[in-house]
Amino acid sequence: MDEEHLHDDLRVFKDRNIFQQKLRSFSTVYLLLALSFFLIITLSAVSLSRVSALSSKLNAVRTEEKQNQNVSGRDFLLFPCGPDSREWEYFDGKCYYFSLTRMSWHKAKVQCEEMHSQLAVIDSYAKQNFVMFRTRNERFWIGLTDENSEGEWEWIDGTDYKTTFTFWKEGEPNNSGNNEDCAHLWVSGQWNDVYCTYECYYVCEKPLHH
Ligand code: MFU
Ligand code: CA
Repeated sequence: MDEEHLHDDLRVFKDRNIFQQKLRSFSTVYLLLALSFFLIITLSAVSLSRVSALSSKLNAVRTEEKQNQNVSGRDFLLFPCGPDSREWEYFDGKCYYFSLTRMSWHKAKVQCEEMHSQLAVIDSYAKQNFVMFRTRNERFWIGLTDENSEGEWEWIDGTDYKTTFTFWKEGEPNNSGNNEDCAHLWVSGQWNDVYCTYECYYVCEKPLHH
């Protein structure tokens, strides 16, 4: 082997070495780039999902606030059945409507239903008390009838009549004229059965939120 040849060999070896080094540093750069890209993607995905979760939470809180109080500046905490009207009055978790017009028991029942409510079911002295201090001595239909079977009184919401509060006037129900199947509040708020086509006021009740 002559010296010239050896020199050539050495140069080729050197070139190859440099090339390999360059390749290695390139791959490192690419790897780092890929890594940071991956990191950025992951981080943005995480932060995006956090932001969207937070914003939906904020929306929920805002709607709750709106429902709870201060709709159009009025106070739903003081007047839960509607601060903008005196038609519905609040008592013990429910809203009550005392009609200003008179009609038969069946028409009154329909009227209540059209207002997403039902004729009042008076199942406690507290409720009786609340209702009768508003009806005074006027006559108001309640959700009590025995028209299905004479003498078997039924509350329209299925409340068991036999085991629940009653407030009949003395001597009532008497099914006078064999034709009295609907109950109303009478003098002093006491109950009387009367013929169902009799025209009197009525009390409706509905849950606070329906
Ligand atoms: C009759 C009935 C009433 C009530 C009264 C004592 O009116 O129609 O429902 O029972 O007697 C005069
Ligand atoms: Ca009667």
